[in-house]
Amino acid sequence: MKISEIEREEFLLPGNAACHGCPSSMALRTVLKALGGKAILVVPACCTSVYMGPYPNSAIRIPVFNTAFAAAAATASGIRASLEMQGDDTVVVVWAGDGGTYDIGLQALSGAAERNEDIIYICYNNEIYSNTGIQRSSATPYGAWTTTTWKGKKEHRKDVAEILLTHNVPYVSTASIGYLGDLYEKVRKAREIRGFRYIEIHAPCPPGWRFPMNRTVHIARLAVETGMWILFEYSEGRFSFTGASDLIAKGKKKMKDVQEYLSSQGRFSGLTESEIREIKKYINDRWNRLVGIRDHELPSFIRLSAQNALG
Ligand SMILES: Cc1ncc(C[n+]2csc(CCOP(=O)(O)OP(=O)(O)O)c2C)c(N)n1
Ligand code: SF4
Repeated sequence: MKISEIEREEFLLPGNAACHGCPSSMALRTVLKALGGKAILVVPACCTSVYMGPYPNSAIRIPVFNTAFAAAAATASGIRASLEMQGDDTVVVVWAGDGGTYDIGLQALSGAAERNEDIIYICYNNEIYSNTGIQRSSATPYGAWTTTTWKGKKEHRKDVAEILLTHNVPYVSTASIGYLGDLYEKVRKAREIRGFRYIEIHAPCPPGWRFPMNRTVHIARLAVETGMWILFEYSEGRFSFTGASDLIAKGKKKMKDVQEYLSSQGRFSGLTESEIREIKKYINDRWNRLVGIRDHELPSFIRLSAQNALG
């Protein structure tokens, strides 16, 4: 899309308390523009609830409901139901970190998805609990240092976007702060759909991942170029890769060696050769799994997953 088509009005004000180079604030700025300022935001405890500042001096220019860590999707469902009764079609949007999404908020998220609540749930995934001091979350990748995995995380991350695909909701996509135009378009598209919509944004965090704050966008792009993050969209029953991931899938762009991504961040500086091989295998396996989803109807992917789980 042309840059001139992007909403010019700002809904996340400058001078807020986010770190310099903060991916969450870059993404939120873009999301609020795509929503056109006509939404209610539900925010569980996370960096955003701190950097936006307290009412009435909040840096966010739309109504915000700060809610308990576990309850974002349930809170949004309640607000939506109340608006429905009043004949008000304002969009209700959850804005949560990966800690609030992958871990403590997962049951409320899954419940709202299963009920097909008419809300948009957006997770900005910085792969850690950054607000409370860089602890591991279940979105933290294998091998990464955090203050609770100081020898490197021993487990691979789970994948909530894939879990949401199996909930049979109308819209699921992944995005990245390295490609804000793509994020803008995905939010615009989700805005026009009714029912449960999930968008997950990859968000490299400079203090948490240990890289200089002017490298945020570069590292976000490297994640996609190396297959550590894959851009896709599931809408109206169709699964497709988007942006740079689509170019890789079509053979128009070569996937870069993940070593370049790993060596760009202090959190991976303790990796051994065998751990790097394990990460390469993870990328390969996940890529093949998503290609499988693209090439088959989604329901058969769900059936296959169930068969595999049953052995
Ligand atoms: C029930 C509960 N447990 C723990 C906390 C403390 N807490 C506040 S923010 C936060 C981290 C949130 O991490 P994430 O959702 O990934 O967002 P980020 O900080 O990375 O923006 C935690 C653990 C809390 N507020 N409520
Ligand atoms: S710790 Fe990371 S996500 Fe949190 S405000 Fe700073 S840069 Fe943003």
